[in-house]
Amino acid sequence: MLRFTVVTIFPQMLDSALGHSILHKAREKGLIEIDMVDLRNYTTDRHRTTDDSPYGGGQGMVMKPEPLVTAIEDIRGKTGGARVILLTPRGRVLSQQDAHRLAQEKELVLICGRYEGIDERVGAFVDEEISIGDYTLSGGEPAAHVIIDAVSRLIPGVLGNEDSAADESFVDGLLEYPQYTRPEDFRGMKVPQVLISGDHQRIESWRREKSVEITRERRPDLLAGASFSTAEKVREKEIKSYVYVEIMHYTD
Ligand code: 9D3
Repeated sequence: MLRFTVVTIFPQMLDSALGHSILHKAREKGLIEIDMVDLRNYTTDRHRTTDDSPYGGGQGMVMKPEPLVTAIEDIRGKTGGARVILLTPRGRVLSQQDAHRLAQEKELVLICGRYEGIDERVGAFVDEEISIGDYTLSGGEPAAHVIIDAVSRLIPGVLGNEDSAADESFVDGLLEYPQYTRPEDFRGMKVPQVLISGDHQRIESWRREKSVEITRERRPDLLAGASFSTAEKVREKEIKSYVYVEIMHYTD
């Protein structure tokens, strides 16, 4: 059982988003628990203020430290050993490896920011800071949803099949191979013959080859960190020197 505690000024925003499909079932099965904590419950003024204008001037508002830190300390005191994560565009970008690491925890506290930023001093009260990518969101709530989803599906039983950890994409650092289902001929586009051959060894090596090819085309940066089988090691130098050149062109 992994418990997520989400601290936000919009608890209802995530409640509706988490009431669906896989995560809903995981909650029902008791494999995960998701608690919403309204940050305004930790304010002490009449207006339940969570933000204020920035020292030094500038646009927008900044989240005040007191409600956030009081919430963090209260939740830490109630749980014991919770890992507290601040969601911020300044954090390290979430990877599949992070998802695996976080799936080992018993209690994760996800702190969502709003406004233009969070008072810098809050950083001293959290265990780590995570971003979900280089684009601007309106707040941390969608990032909390992403983390809950990516982490939960690694917990045995959540996906239905027990080998969830052997996640298709990313597990060996490559993108997924092409998939097909019926019909065999869709508007003249045929399913590759090898997949209909019944030759499982050939199918396996075709898929692996396609994975490498597609990764090289679309995400050469991933290929640099991919793991290769013994047979592929023979070609590894060739693959990796290719990767280097591809990465140099990737940002164009
Ligand atoms: C003017 C500079 N902005 C930073 C790019 C200020 C700012 C905008 C939006 C600060 C925070 C936010 C709200 N975003 C998040 O809280 C957030 C986030 C994100 O925007 N992108 C990727 N991951 C995350 S995790 C939390």
